Formats: sequence, C-alpha cells, structure tokens
Amino acid sequence: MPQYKLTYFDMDGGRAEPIRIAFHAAGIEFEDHRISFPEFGATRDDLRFRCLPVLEIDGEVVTQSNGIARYVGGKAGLYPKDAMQAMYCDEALGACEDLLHAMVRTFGLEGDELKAAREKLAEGWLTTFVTGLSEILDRGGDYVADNRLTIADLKVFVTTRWLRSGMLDHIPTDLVDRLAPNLAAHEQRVAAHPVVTAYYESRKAA
Ligand SMILES: N[C@@H](CCC(=O)N[C@@H](CS)C(=O)NCC(=O)O)C(=O)O
Repeated sequence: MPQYKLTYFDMDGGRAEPIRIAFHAAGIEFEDHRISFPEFGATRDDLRFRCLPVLEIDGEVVTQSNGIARYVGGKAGLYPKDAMQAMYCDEALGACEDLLHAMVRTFGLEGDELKAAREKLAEGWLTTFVTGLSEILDRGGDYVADNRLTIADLKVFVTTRWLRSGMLDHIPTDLVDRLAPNLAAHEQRVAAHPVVTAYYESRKAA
C-alpha cells in the first residue's frame, strides 16, 4: 500500500475535506498533515503552485484538489464510472472551485471595503452559484450525480455548510435556504449520510 500524506490547513473544511472523507470511506490510511497559517507562510514558496492541498504518494507530490478528490473518490467508490454522470460530478466540483476563488478575493479586506465586497458577492456571483447548484440538484435528485453520494456531494456539502456557518462576515447565513431550499436539504442529507457521519465519528475519536 502506498504511503499517503495530505497537507492542508488545520480546519475541518475547505478543499481538503472531501479528500479526507473519501480516504476514510475507502478505508485507506493517510497522514492527515494539518498546518497553521504561519507554517503555510513559511513554506508557501516551496510548494508547487504555492497553495494547498498537496498530496504526497510515496513522496511524489501532486496538487489540485478536484483531481485528488477524483482519484481518492474513485478508490472509495465515490466517483461515477459512467462518463455522463462523471461529467455531472465535475460540473459541481468546478462550480465550487469558482465560488471559492470569488470568495478568496474578499479575504484580506476589512471594514467597509469587506462589507461592500461581500454584499456585492452575495447579490451577484453567489446568487448565481447557489441557483446553479440548485438546478444541478433538480436534475440529479437527492444527489448531484449517479443517484448516490459522490465526491461532488461532499464538495457541495462542505461549501454550503461554510456559506451557512456564519463564519463569513456579511454573507447572509440564510442565503442558501432562501434561494435554494433543495440545496439546504442536500446539506442535511449529506451530513447524515453514513459515509460522512462515520468520518466525523472518527475525528471525534482521534
Ligand atoms: N486550484 C487549486 C487551488 C488551491 C488553493 O487556492 N488553495 C488555497 C487554500 S484552500 C491556498 O493555498 N491559498 C493560499 C494562497 O493562495 O496563498 C486546488 O484546487 O487545489
């Protein structure tokens, strides 16, 4: 069995979270290497593309969260084999990435500048994103693709949980519920899925 080491920030969320859940679902041991923001700052320039997550497989580095999620998700049976269903999955994964990039552009802003940027985001791109994901769920039903849990559901779940968490100043926590009740219900469904509850039980036990 190869040695897997996944490096990311010390948070139960973000781009690494679907990968961690998928590793757990696959029953694959991995080193969950969590680093602080100062540690990241000190090593950033040594990282390929200067960002996280980074997966090392027997010391060989690979980056890009969605690609890693597809790889580990495939091992966990959480990525569709059917090309059309896989494309549906990738659509949601890509949309979540777009949202993250839009949100990250507001990080580092403060005061009125932050408020203005976040309000503009909430009314603009965020509304588009939430509505688009709602359409994807209308097509997929309970899950994004393949009528079952996939890594796309994990990424959407992590993203909507973050949007609804209150951690993001000036982003209304009821935005998802108002615009896309099916997306809010999806978050609860995924949170209650045995794959996900088993992962968080393991986190509590760790
Ligand atoms: N396309 C990359 C984006 C990675 C990315 O932007 N990671 C963020 C953390 S979630 C990061 O490292 N940000 C710090 C920085 O860019 O300085 C991926 O999906 O892995």
